[in-house]
Amino acid sequence: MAETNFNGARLAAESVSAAARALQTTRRVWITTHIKSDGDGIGCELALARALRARGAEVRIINDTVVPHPLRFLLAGPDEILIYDPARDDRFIQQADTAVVLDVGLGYRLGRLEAKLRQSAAVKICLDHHLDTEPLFDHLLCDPELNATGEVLFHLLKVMGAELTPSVATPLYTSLVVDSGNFSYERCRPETFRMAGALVEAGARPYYVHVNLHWRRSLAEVKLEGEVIDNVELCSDGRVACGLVSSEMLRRYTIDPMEMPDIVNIPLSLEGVEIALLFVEMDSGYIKVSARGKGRVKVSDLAHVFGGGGHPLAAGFSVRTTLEEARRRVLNECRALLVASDLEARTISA
Ligand SMILES: [Mn+2]
Repeated sequence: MAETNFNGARLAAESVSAAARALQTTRRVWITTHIKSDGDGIGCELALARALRARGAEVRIINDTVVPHPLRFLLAGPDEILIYDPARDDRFIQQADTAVVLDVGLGYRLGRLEAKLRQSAAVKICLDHHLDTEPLFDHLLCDPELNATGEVLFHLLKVMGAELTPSVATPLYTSLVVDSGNFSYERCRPETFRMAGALVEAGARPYYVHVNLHWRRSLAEVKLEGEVIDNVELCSDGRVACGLVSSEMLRRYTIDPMEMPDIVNIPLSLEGVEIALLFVEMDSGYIKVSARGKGRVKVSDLAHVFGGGGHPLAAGFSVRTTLEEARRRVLNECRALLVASDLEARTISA
């Protein structure tokens, strides 16, 4: 099968052109992304919707959950991304000839919209870069070696001959900057920077995106972060760092747990730490865990143990138990993964 040259990616050229053809002729498109959406999913939705509208298609972005506060600067208006309302949206979804799912290839991560997608007779297209996808789509463009779904979309838009206007380039740039860790992760290649260059040329402004993403935080959020840092714990001989956010802390700082800042990167920054964990006690009686790694251990393996998913260096999952018990079980699992990685390293060097 012919492969495109893009980013050393394994996107089959035929799949890309088939998806491009479907999008070039579509009249009515429903676009969505995963629950608890992020800069990659939201950025891709906006870029694709705007590019398709410019070609005359009727497009609606309908998600199960709200757009996180730091990403709202990307919206042209409050209704550009709709939060699913069956009374208002079911008709549109049923009549859409194309459904595009971005930054996720697993049905359950669409929340209430999973059933809608499964029932839909539309041509189903998925653009993604996660390891786990299910055979739910007519066209699946997924490459886990890419930083962001935005890279897949950038490639697809080029094949479609879509115009990169500033309003398309800005959300696409945001998707790339967020999912590449500000152009710092291992999956950044020369192509990543060429894409960024093309987007800046097309009108994306890096400083504007940075200020909006990172420098509009609330005092409560920064103080919560301070308290978490104050109580960071080192485990497994300093190789695992963990932070805890109790439901009491969330209430005290009036922070919506769905809008938690990315605190987990701070314990990760400690020298010698290979895995960083943030445990957040959700009100509904379960613990949400964010895991980050530096490469020695794949935190996606840790997430899989608990039924979650993600990427080798960034993953997440939930555990239905108390904060203490979740901490104990997850730390045990980390210890096992570290032992396994030590054994592996020894075998390789032997
Ligand atoms: Mn992503």
